[in-house]
Amino acid sequence: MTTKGFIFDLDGVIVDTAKYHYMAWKELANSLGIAFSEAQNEQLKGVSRVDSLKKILTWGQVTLSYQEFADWMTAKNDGYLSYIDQMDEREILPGVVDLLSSIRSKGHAIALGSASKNARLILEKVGLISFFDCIVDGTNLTKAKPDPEVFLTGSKGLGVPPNSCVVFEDAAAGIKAANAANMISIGIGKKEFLFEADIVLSGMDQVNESLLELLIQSVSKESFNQYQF
Ligand code: B16
Ligand code: MG
Repeated sequence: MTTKGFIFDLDGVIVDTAKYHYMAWKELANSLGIAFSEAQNEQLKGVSRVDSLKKILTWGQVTLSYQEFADWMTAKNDGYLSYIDQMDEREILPGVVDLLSSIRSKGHAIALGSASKNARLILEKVGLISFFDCIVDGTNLTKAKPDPEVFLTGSKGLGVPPNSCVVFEDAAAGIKAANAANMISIGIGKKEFLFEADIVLSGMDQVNESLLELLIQSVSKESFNQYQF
């Protein structure tokens, strides 16, 4: 049997840290006199910290010096970390532990593919770090999603070729990245945003044993897409 590589995004797939990013960005934006809505926060999903701050400043038409920009980046992360500090295994999204355990018990490989520089800390906090054979995060990436770098690096780290990898993602940019890497893309969330995914599920608890078997048996993205869902 060929070993498959299963690559997971973090925020929105394994844990819902989007709410903490939202609270920290909102505090920052409001301190700068910029209004910040949940809809705007949606647009920051999967986007790096530096690019997120640039977007907020553009929305608020605020210009900062280089030093001010760096200071606000630090302030945002300090605020975010104060929320992360409270996290434990209760914040793992439904279905995740069963899926990771099942993949592991079937002998397949598991990687993380996240834009977050805090990914390792979060996986440690929620007690999942030992499931991961390879962690690709914001500390070892040069190009952001939708560039496929994050997932191609994961595939290399696992020693599994891209067309034997499956990606779980909640951001449209992440689905584009998985498709560009020629991997099976599983969208977690709403079809209206994730229509480019090979299949869209409302949550990780929708990945049942028969779907997992199908993912394991599919020899490529093309062969998976021969099935009608
Ligand atoms: P940090 P993901 C992303 O995580 C978040 O969706 C995004 O909102 C955040 O700005 C980014 O990580 C960077 O996070 O500030 O912790 O480095 O979805 O790629 O797992
Ligand atoms: Mg995400």
